[in-house]
Amino acid sequence: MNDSLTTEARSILSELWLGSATKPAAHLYPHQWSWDSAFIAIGNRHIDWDRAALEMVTLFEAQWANGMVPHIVFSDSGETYFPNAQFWDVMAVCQYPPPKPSSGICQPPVHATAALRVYEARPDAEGLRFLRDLYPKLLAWHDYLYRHRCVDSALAEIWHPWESGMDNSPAWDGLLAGLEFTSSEVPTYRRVDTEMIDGDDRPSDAEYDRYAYLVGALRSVGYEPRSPEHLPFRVRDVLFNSALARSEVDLAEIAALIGIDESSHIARAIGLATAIDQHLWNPASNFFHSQDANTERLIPSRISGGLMALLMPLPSEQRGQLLQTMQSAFAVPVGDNGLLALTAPEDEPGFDAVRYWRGPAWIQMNWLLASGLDINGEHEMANRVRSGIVNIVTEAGFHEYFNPRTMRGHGTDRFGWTAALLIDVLSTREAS
Ligand code: 2M8
Repeated sequence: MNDSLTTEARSILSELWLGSATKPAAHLYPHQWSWDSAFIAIGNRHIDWDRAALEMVTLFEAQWANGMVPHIVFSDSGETYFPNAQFWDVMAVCQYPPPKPSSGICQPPVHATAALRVYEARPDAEGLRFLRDLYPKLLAWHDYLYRHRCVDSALAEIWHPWESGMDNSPAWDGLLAGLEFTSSEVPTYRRVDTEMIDGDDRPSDAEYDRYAYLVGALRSVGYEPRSPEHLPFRVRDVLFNSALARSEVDLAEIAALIGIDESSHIARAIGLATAIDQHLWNPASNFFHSQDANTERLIPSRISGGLMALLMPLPSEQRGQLLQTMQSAFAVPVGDNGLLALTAPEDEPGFDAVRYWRGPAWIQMNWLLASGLDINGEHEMANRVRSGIVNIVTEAGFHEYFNPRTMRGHGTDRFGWTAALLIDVLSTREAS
């Protein structure tokens, strides 16, 4: 293993440790985030198994009565973040107040995948106990998504760009621009992100107005809308649904390990994969696109979330077409035999090489891509992506995201999932 890189990654993860969970970054993200925690646990399992397990347990302690796993669990670090717990106000507006102060929305369901990986690092009685405790909670989380988010469709929908995890993606521009609201419908707020890092790396104020408006709309219905009329933003996102399909496959494996019939999970995974193929594949662009659930139209933007359909095995012709799009539009060579996928192709409307989610390469997206390439038997390409991850972190440090053309890091530094997934890539490479 590359010792100095691993030592640095370890020290970042320990700096970010909050006592029972890990914050994504000092100052900019001072609480626990849902999908960050899953990726951080995947890295921590190699160096501190107890912390990896506790990370997941802590996240699920914040699970709502309806099964939702909130996207932020607020810590009492005293650090400033917008939107804070008061802004979400979940304790006051939810029908069943959540067990801990949290946000009122969720993030991509990568948790069963993380739980299985954590177990694999400790496949003994302790590992099985961890899975046995977590299984009913993972099941409730997935049940929530089918019950509340699969509205008139086999595909789950997201109700806020933050639920995609790809917050400021050009894919959401058209829908956000089409929102109709008055300034009095935007709750009062003050951004703090741009006081901490370069505003050129972050979303614009106009975008933040829309994010705040959408939170206000969800808050006004206690975060449990009864009908689509309460939802100005409804998207059936490729990454979100592909992550859910993969998590179902992993939940099936977890079920089998603890002696529970896994067939319902397999059936759900196949159902989702079929729906992704039927509804989100566009043969004209040879790509998977997210769908506006209000109009049932595919969103024209090509973003790296579309590559995550690889998290389920694809028929060979479609796989070939998707990989061709990936290589021609997304892939950038990175150091010796490495490559990384951008979050959007350079000729995509709205592309920006440094603004977050509008072009730069992210480590966790490329880690997911490498997993998907392996699942589809494309091991050589998967290894190139993993080399890209190691090469860019070696060159540029542990940033939040990177411009692979300049080999420079952007956003905040000493970032949690960058450190964790670097450890995972180096450790799994060594083991194989
Ligand atoms: C970013 O999102 C948060 C809001 O959730 C923000 O910008 O304040 C995104 O990159 C998201 O995917 C990530 O989970 C979060 C924490 O790293 O930061």
